[in-house]
Amino acid sequence: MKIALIHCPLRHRKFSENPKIVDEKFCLAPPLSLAYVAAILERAGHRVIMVDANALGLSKADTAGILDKFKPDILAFRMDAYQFHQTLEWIRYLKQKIAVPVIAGGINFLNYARESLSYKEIDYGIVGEAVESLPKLVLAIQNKEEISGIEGAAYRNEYGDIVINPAGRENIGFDLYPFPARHLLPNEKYYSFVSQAKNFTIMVTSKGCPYKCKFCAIAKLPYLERSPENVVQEIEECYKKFNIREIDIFDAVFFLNKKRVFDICEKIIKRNIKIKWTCRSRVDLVDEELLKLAASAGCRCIFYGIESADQRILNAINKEINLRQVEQAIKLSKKHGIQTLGFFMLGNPGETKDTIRRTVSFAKRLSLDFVQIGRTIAKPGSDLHAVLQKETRRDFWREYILGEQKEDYLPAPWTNLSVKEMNSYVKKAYRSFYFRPGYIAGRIFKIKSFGELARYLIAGVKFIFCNS
Ligand code: B12
Ligand code: SF4
Repeated sequence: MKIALIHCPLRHRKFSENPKIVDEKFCLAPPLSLAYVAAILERAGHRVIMVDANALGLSKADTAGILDKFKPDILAFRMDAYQFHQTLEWIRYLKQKIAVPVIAGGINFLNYARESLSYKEIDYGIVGEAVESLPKLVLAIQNKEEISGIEGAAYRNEYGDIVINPAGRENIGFDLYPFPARHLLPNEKYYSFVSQAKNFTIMVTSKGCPYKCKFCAIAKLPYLERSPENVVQEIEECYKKFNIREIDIFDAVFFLNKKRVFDICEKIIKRNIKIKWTCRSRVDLVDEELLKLAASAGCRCIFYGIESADQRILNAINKEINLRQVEQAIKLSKKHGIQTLGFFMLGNPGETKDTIRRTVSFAKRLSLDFVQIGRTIAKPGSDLHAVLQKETRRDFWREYILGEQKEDYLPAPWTNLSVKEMNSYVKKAYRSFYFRPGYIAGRIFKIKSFGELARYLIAGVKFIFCNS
């Protein structure tokens, strides 16, 4: 069958944790989940195209033009709660032009499969992993066969009732997934705010996280990891086939299994793959030996989840770290020439003007290279969302998906600060960190390319003039 996967433009949403400029400028990343889905379909023998309308700046009409030439039998879309209505708009438009079945999948189908399928434009959904279930679903559509036995398939039966089959195995073995279909993507387009080399891509070497931070949607997802050999083979493929020179490893906690990370780093060094990479870590997972080896294997920046400088807040969100560990991780990273980015969140349970002030001063004192500062929100699937549901007796995300609730800021009843105040503190915090003369002077010396300089200048100017 001929299948077209479409990545719709991502837009800032009012309920997002980030200011508009961060959502729209921090990163232009490849649609990794869809690239996995494309590879799964190709492996099953189908002809696939991916249209990254987000990266290519394509309109709905441009995309329809591409589809008109390809003449797909099926259209497929990834959906999440944030971008749900935007994606739905695209589905409506494209389905009018190319009247073929639509399959949707992704995290929204784990949380809100029934609500998503309540829209007639979406014919089928996949709940959970697509590796085993999607090829079976496509085959059943092709041969007009029964879907009721396919694990993880969501559909409408002959009476028009929505049926959600129980999801299949969560742990199929991450090594058994094909590598993302990067040959179908415009790899030269991607970048992140801190990236220095082209081509740039993102990858995942593990999924989920065993920790239980209350604000986090990943905390509920099982931890699955790939073997070092499998990971390094993908890195090598990126390097040789797609001229990729920088990779952002998007794992929630890349350094969780030290033995695995040691093996990955040693293989990168042994095979002489000259690639730069960045990753995310908890501050309590790094030590001298690990950072030294990571730096020699090309690690150039680590994004640490710090969240707050107030220990009571860290305890309230179940972060299980302390400020001494934060200081130590940043110091050790710097010692080994690795840059650092700190993730912070304002508006956590118990947040006050004073805790915000202390968090911002702490961030500046740490001499981090970058910060990303967000407003704490009740992400779908997180413990904080359960708290919000209990306090308000409403599920805002469900209502939003059903079209009963308009796009708006989510309430945050765990702090006395209003959303308006929070937004203003987030902006002030960014300004106070990035617009320090000492910081700007230090940064200029670390810039490696004109592209990087241009990105910082544009972000700075937009930040000054953008109000949302
Ligand atoms: C890489 C990544 C990104 C990348 C790429 C987007 C993507 N997912 O491809 C970028 C940077 C663009 C991104 C952006 C955002 N992301 Co993101 N992202 C991730 C991350 C770290 C990994 C996703 C991944 O590739 N996993 C590996 C593959 C193999 O697994 P998978 O994605 O689950 O895909 C499997 C199944 O879900 C299914 N499937 C997935 N898509 C589809 C599509 C079809 C058609 C079918 C049939 C099946 C299917 O099949 C796949 C293979 O089995 C996840 C965290 C996580 N652990 O999942 C967060 C995550 C999904 N992102 C999240 C969020 C919030 C966002 C943003 C909204 C952030 C923001 N404020 O703007 C944006 C919007 C994204 C969008 N609309 O595409 C949240 C979602 C929370 C929620 N409950 O909704 C997560 C869970 C992280 C978190 N912080 O909590 N993201
Ligand atoms: S915030 Fe990080 S450590 Fe905590 S549950 Fe989420 S991914 Fe895991």
